[in-house]
Amino acid sequence: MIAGLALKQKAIPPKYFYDARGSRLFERICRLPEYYPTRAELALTRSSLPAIGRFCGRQGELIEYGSGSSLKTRLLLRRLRPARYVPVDIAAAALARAVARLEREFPWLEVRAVAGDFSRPLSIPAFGAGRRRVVYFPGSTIGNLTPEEAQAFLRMTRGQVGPRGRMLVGVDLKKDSRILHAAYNDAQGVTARFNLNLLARINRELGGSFDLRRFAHYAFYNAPLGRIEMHLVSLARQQVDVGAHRFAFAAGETIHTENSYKYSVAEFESLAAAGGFAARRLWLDRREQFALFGLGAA
Ligand code: SAH
Ligand code: AVI
Repeated sequence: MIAGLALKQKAIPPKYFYDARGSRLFERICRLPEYYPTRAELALTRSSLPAIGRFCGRQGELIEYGSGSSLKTRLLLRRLRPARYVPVDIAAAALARAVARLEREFPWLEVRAVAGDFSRPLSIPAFGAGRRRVVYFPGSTIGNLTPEEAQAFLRMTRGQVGPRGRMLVGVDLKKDSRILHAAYNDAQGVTARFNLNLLARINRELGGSFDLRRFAHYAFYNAPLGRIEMHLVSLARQQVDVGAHRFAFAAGETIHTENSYKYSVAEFESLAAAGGFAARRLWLDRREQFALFGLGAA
């Protein structure tokens, strides 16, 4: 986290949002009226379940990256009846909570959680040879990676699923920028709290001296780059200490905390192809705001 504060454009990777409080705030974001992606993806998953089931097959192994509360996964678990479910998440506390609930709800299911960072090579414990692997990456978390990182991630999962495997990826689509703007600038200020929680986390875990009243949430759609950018803006000229390091902020200077890329269907199909996959199925919600791609080996 500290290294990014020494860059010319200060930046902190979004994976650090998800401490216990950050995970809870993200779950609140998912219920906000302005934040359409969760509702759209849930609705399209529900209405396309039979076709998703045929595409993925039953009794295989389901691996989910960035599983969070495993909300949409419940629909898949009931339909696909996998022999094993491997939720992977960097947020260990939220992952443990989710696993405890899943074990109560799905007593027949083997759950093998992996607390780890999917931006680094991760080993998934081996499982019965001959079982089809399905990798699930919902929620448009792929949008938080740069297109280059997303391509490398797809290549890694392509290696994991093998020639018969499948991947399901949830992708937020390009749309009217006013809808995007509202989704990341909600009226209740939950997204602002989620963003500012990064500074509270640095204060708590790294001995930082950030004064949260002197920073503000700032999110906008960068149309040329096709992404929402989230920043924390310094409201004054100030210095902040983090452990033994001192960082100077000019008034108006920002810390870039997240990108959330939005794709067209064609753009995502070519990204998938660059990652070694062919987009074989496409499911959309009725407003065509969000897409679930069914990928297979190219
Ligand atoms: N899949 C859920 C949650 C999406 S939020 C949904 O669709 O609603 C993104 C999730 O990815 C969070 O739970 C966060 O902790 C996790 N995450 C973000 N970056 C990660 C990384 N580098 N490695 C592992 N998990 C990560
Ligand atoms: C997890 N990720 C896909 C969310 C997004 O929309 O990019 C994180 C988020 N950031 C602000 N609101 C939600």
